[in-house]
Amino acid sequence: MNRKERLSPCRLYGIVDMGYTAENQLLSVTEKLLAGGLGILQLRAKNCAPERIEQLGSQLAPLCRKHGCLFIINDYPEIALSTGADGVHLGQDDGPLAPVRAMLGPDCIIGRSTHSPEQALEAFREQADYIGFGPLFPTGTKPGRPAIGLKDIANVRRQLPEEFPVFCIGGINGDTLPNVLKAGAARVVIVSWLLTHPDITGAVTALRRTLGEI
Ligand code: TZP
Ligand code: MG
Repeated sequence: MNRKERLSPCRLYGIVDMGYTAENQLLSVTEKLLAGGLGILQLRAKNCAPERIEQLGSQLAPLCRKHGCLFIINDYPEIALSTGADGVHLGQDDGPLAPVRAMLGPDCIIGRSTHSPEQALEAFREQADYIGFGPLFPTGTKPGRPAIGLKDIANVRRQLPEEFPVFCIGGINGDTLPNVLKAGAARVVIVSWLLTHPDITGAVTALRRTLGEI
């Protein structure tokens, strides 16, 4: 199966965010997420030097591969390439996707953060392989970014091909998830709630079940 075929069944997307996970916990937290059967994981390290992200990514990439989990690097296409990651995740301010696609090749996964229906459609036109859509709720993981609420989820999904992966993101937890799903979401990214959960592996498995991934 190629990477895009492996992305298609993923309903839960996890992020090891170094704002929550200290460097010395990174491998053990990642192991716990992977033990729950997570299908796609991103390394997000906003305050780390690129050289360090490359080192950490080089440790996580083989671990994810061993567990059959797609591994995505946030922000740095060249680090995705050098670490053997499966793809890169880029924000609205990270430039057009075409040069990134040219660098990483057709099989690589490129994701884009989107914050409105217009941006979601534009990312699809730019041939992103998936989008993040949010933040739905205010979140300390992305401070200062206004919440967009639940109102546009169904509309965005209707305007895109059914199989195109729209991962809703931002402030999703055990309490908010039911309403996110009722609003039309099929896929979610959950960051802080998972990383701070007392039973990360159990929570991943339970979420995958709730989302119909298993
Ligand atoms: N992009 C939009 S919201 C967000 C990102 C990276 C953070 C989501 O984190 P959490 O902790 O699940 O709210
Ligand atoms: Mg970015």
